[in-house]
Amino acid sequence: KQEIRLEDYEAPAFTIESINLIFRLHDDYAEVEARSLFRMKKGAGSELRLDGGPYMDLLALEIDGSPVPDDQFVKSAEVLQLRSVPEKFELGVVTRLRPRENTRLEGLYFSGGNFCTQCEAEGFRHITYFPDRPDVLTRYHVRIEADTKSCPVLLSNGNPGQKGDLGDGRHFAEWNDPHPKPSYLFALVAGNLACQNDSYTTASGRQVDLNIYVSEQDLDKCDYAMQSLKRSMAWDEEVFGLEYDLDVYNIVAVSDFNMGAMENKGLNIFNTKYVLASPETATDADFDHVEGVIGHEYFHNWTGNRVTCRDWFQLSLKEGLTVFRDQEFSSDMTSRAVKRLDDVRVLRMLQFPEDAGPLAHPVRPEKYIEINNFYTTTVYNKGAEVIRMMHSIIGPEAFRKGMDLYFERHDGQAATCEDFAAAMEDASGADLKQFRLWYSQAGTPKVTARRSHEGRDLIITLEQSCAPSPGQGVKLPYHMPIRLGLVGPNGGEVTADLEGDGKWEDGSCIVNLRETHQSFRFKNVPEGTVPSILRGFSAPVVLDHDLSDDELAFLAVQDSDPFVRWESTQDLYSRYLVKQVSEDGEGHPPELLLQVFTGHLADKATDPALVAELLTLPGEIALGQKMESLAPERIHTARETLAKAFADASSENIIDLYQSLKAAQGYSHEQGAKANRRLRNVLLNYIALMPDGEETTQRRYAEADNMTDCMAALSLISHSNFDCRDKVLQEFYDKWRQNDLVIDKWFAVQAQSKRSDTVSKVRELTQHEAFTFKNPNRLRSLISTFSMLNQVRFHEKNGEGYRFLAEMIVRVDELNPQTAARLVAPLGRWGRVDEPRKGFMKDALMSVLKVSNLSDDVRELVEKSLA
Ligand code: HT7
Ligand code: ZN
Repeated sequence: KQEIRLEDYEAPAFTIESINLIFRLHDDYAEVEARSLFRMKKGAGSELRLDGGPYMDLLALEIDGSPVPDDQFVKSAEVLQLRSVPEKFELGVVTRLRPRENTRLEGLYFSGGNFCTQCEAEGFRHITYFPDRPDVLTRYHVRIEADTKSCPVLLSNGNPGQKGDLGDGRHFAEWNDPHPKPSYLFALVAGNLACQNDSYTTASGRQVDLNIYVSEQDLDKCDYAMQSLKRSMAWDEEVFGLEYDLDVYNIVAVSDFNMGAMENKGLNIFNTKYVLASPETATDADFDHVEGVIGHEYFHNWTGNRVTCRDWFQLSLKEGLTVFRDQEFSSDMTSRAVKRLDDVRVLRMLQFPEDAGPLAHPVRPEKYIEINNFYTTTVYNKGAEVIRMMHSIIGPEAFRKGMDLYFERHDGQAATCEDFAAAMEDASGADLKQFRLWYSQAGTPKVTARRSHEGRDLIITLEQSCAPSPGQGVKLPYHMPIRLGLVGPNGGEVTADLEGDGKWEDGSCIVNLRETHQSFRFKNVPEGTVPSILRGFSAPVVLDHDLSDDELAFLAVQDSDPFVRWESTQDLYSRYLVKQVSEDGEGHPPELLLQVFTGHLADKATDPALVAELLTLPGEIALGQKMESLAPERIHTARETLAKAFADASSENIIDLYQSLKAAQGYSHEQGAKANRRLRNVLLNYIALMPDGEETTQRRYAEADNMTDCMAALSLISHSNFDCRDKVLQEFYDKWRQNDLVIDKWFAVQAQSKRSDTVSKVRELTQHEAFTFKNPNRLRSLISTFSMLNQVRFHEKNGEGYRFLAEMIVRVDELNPQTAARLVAPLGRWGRVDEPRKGFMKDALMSVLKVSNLSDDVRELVEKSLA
């Protein structure tokens, strides 16, 4: 496959007024008739290039009802070229597909007894020959014909049209979407599905029919998704003035899905993981994810569907913006402080390594071979940080005006990241020229903050740099908003006059860092004031500061900004742990650490969910990122030792708090109850290390009346050498063997085990009766969890973890290249480890490259990973 470049973009030569699609679905094949009205653009040549794919047969090709002669078209595996087409014509294409053989899960496929489609990014070309690019928008009319008994439900985009019986046990349904859309938003579902129905009345009084389609046995697990959908609809009206624009909103949950969900216009298709939730089967985190993803896909209706992307280089235009919107939505629905920590943790754990490794690319990439490889955490999560920074720089009111202007200018169009930045600039009057570098430069900037004093003035000097990344040797300085606070000696906020580029807002000062080296003078600051830097994680950077341990301990308790409280606590723990690792120490933690820990334990004024985070030690991956060269075993040991020291030193307080949090009234999903569970389960981690740990953990497992508590206990049991371990894991499996999503948790909890036998156990689990290479959720739960989240076992010194992953990539690639490609990244982190690990990782990548028939998806990432 050839490399595609942003600089080569050319507008399409034809517009399409409308497309009529007829799907004739049969048990073992599907026939698709497409009739599209093409109109040549002025000055365009008369050659028409259509995208296609190797897995369909072309049965007929017509122009205005007459077959196209053989010498007027050329068909290769991926392109259909027609010569000398008229200025305006109807193109008729009939194709035959084999949905049951489609294990790639793009285009039209068969999953769990239902036909469904996945067209983003380039799946529509596997359904019919078409200009499969996001800047070709047209109106879709769809007719689906299928067997009445096996496919009673027939769905497509837009509003429902006619339906009826066709005789011979077949029936049909028609759908019309009034909104022009690109082909990637097309969707079809046909099958035997149960439905939960509800309705929503929009701000302007339109009634919308809401349906969630799932398999019959899952109908009792849709309530939360439905409530989340209604909350999303209300939130978008309230916060952005955006209403839904069709008569129906359909969601279908399928169990075989390459990603989380898909925002097809009026017919979202979801991975069951992000729809189904009940307290018995889903954890609190799962519930939050359901709400976040339901919101995300709903918000795409405006940011993605009404205004779409001109080309796939602009993917972050819809994805970064929509992640920002779903993050804000979840913050408003839950706890803003805790949601921010969760988001920052994800960014640091997944995006920072991507930005620092061989697969680094800008938020708006400049070239790709396989677009599916660019649905990355950089495009999504860093893209959301870019939007968040714009929000901080211009302020919330101007941001809202900018959004309004963006829709006013681009509704119904395919737009670019540049269009979005221009709308924000024009609405606010701010100059975002330098800011745009966030779209084009890869890599995580480092910001160094140093203090000096002149009389009573405090001068904070910020310095920024960004290491080279593939294809980008030298970086220009970014424009970044740094949110600062000044915490006075008694813990109160100090507001001092600023000399420098910035403004005070709600007790914090947002300064604009634009230079490589820039100073900000705060006038007349009381002695003993401690600066609180990067409040709310206002820019996606690595911060290096000069705060002492005592100052960190002070901020950990006193700062009004929850992010800095957490960050200071984590910094304090990390500093100690990194030192322990580098010195191979086994010492007792200093009194200051114990004081901070017990201080948090005793904190009754703070949201228990935040206290839970303040009591959690930095994860092994986060600690690894703080080291020049990864020492996985030593990190693991140092972290366990500190946890044990905390458990020993505060055992009474921990147990008291644990007991006091016991839910009085049984299970509830209220915020307060969720927060208490979060705290209680963090405390359980420490209790498990105490002399009665096994008993308490086992009791917690046995008494759990919800999946959150059950998994918290099971996870500890899975890490342990407790006698009950094998029995409990078997019992759990026997109890839940009929529920795929719960069995995914069973695989994941074993893949995350820190026990020394984990690599061989994980390998063994690929032979388990419940394991399948065909289901992406199952692959992710075992293979991705192991390779991405279990640092100490994946990086086993004998290289066994790497070899296992390489074998899995090859196996999965035979069935599903997109999912196989998403397994590659951990092997590219060889720059972070020493020999012999480095050599083993490269060998593992080489072993994948040697395979014949490797997909373009995997090849692109493996080659880049080796470079
Ligand atoms: N916009 C959707 C992306 C997506 C996707 C991309 C490639 C292959 C399969 C896929 N399924 C969904 C999801 C989203 O960001 O909302
Ligand atoms: Zn999205």
